[in-house]
Amino acid sequence: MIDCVLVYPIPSQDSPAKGVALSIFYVGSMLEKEGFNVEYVDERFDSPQRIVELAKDNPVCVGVSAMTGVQLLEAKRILTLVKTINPKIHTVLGGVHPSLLPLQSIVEPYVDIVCVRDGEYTMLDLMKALKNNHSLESVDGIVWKKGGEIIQNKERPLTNLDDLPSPLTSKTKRYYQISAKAGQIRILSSRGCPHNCTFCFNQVYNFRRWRPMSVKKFEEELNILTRELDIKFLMLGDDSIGKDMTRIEGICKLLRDRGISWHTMARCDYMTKDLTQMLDSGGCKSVIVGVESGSDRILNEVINKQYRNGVEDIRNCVRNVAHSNISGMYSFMCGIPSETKQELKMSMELADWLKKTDSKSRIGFYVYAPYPGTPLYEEAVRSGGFEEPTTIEGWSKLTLGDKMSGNRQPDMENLYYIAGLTFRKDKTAQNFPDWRRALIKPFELTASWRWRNRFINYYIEKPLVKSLIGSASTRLRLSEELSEKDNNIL
Ligand code: B12
Ligand code: SF4
Repeated sequence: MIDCVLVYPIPSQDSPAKGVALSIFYVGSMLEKEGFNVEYVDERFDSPQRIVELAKDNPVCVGVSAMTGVQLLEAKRILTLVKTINPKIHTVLGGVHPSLLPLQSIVEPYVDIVCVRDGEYTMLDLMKALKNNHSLESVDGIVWKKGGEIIQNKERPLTNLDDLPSPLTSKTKRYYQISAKAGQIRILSSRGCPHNCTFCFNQVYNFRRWRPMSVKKFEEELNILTRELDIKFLMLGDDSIGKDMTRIEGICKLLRDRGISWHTMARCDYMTKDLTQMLDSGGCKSVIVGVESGSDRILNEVINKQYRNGVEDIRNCVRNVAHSNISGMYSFMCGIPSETKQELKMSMELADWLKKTDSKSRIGFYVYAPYPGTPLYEEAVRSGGFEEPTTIEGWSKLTLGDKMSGNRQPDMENLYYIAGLTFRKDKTAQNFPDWRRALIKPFELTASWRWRNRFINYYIEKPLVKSLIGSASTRLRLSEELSEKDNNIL
């Protein structure tokens, strides 16, 4: 008999991301280790029938993961379906979004229990209580319904990563194989971040605590991965790799010794000459850097990025990366509350400087989206223009690139596409291979002209651009699915 089904809903209709669903694998591997029978569903790779069949087997509980955005609507669909098949199955919603808004999430009729923050030990205690018909009162870290009443239990302290089993198990392995084939295996060496950027979930979710895994534990995780899979490339998915040079050196050595090249994320001010060189010689091929803005006022006063030297820290980072073999992916935000036209131009100028200084840089402009619980969210609501969603369905419309953000700030959405077509020609070439490139080429040319002239309004080409990009990503996804089926991975 199945104890628990853990589901990872499709995170976005058009994202090619095939990274492992660590959100549910970490929770499930803990349950598996303690003897529970767990089944997994990753909606990106499994047939829609799988969830129906598993629910018909009457598991004790079905848990679904969700971050703010598209995934929430999928979570609603899945949990409603489960309740229709058998209303007695306990339904659990976990992940970043319900952790930030547990009281709003629990009122949804298809949610019985919300898991707040780290799920490994919470779910273990919950499963023990449910299986033994014990009261849920002693399960820390949940918000739940007792009859008509909503009960918020005690917070659970954040988990020590060294205590957790590897998320790669005999049952999650088939998903790891899909990610490995796509070159998108993700591994974590830490969770959280000590900084407090006002737009980021970290200060409210991880309480500004950076929780590193020891190098020894990282080695154990890596050994399991390399024993089970053929890995040449992986993503070190930490929010922040930290500044502890000894620890980073240890990680670099482990990866270099195994001949694995990798990708990670870092703050500009962490990318000193020494660290950049260390990452470079450790096999790191690319780094995502959150530049956010070219304006010192925005960096210091609005988003609290805590760069001691403001934009100069960004420039230093770019210079250091330019002298290495690492390719920098520099991410800007546009449409930040109180941002002036002049400040937006400063960001565009910085992007031009960046590309001139390091021609291998990749650049993206993303529309600022107010994520719940963050200080800047309160500001976005106060300054108007953002109507607070109050339901799971309302929050599902919030994304960075388009939809709700685009409707709110159409010019910023224009910039997202204009910058993408100007600076991400590598990606455009992937999406539009061979003769198809001719379809998008005219729009690349107009986008570059618009960029040069800082002319982002009246983007009359946008509907066509969106429809071309939309159909290209659907075509790519379908052809990849077909080739995966041919290779019997699914
Ligand atoms: C990988 C990732 C993605 C991948 C996901 C696919 C994949 N698996 O590779 C992709 C690229 C698709 C993605 C997309 C987006 N992402 Co994203 N993503 C992440 C990232 C970097 C890592 C997630 C992760 O694996 N964490 C590690 C696991 C172990 O932690 P966890 O998910 O929190 O899970 C723990 C608990 O939450 C809990 N838990 C989680 N699920 C469940 C379920 C149950 C039943 C239980 C009991 C417990 C539980 O237990 C877990 C273990 O302790 C996070 C940043 C982060 N550090 O979390 C952002 C993050 C989750 N993403 C975020 C956002 C906003 C997005 C987008 C909406 C952005 C966009 N471009 O529009 C899109 C969504 C698509 C869309 N258009 O709507 C935000 C979410 C903020 C929020 N309020 O929800 C984050 C936090 C980034 C940030 N700094 O703001 N993302
Ligand atoms: S440095 Fe990055 S991860 Fe840390 S709080 Fe700022 S945006 Fe979030």
